[in-house]
Amino acid sequence: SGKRLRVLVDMDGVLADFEGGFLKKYRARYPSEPYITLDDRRGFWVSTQYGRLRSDLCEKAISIWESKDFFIELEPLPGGVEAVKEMAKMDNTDVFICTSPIKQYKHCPYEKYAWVEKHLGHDFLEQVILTRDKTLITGDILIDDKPDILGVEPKPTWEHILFTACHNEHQPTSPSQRRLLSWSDDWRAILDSKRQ
Ligand code: BVP
Repeated sequence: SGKRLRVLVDMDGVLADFEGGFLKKYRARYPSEPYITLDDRRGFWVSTQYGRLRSDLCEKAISIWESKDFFIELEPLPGGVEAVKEMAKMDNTDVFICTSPIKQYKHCPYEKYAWVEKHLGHDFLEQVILTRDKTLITGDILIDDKPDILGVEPKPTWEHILFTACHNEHQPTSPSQRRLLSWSDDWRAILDSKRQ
């Protein structure tokens, strides 16, 4: 009953394994350089933590996700594709993938669409929103691994559900911040809590 529920789902770190894909390709390209294990990742920005390790490693990190085939070859995170497909079939539920492309646009936006087509099917391309400012997008829920989602709209319509990732799992969350620990966690209960 009531109005339709609109769920926004982030891509990198929620549906696609950005951190795992990054580390694998970074180590392959720079085998003699130091790296940060996923257990030791802290803070959303990979480039910032690599830059603190050694200043020149910031640009080496960036070179990985700016390369052709980085985004398309990301592995799906366990259960994510299945959860999104199930959500999309639910009554009174609209699901959109809401993702920020990098500003080096040669490969990333194309490969994000190609990833959705590959893993969710051609028809799901209707559900893709590429934006650098998620506060402008209206929705009831935004499932995203970035702890601080800011933009020009001071009062976004959505409730941000923090999706647990290696970089945020040790981060204390405010009592008002709800988390989804993984796609094995009870995402259906979170959706139901927002239905009228
Ligand atoms: O396209 C991804 C990768 C990029 O930022 C985007 C995050 O999108 P959302 O998950 O918020 O939708 N990205 C860029 C950097 C450094 C750039 Br300099 C980074 O460290 N981590 C990261 O994810």
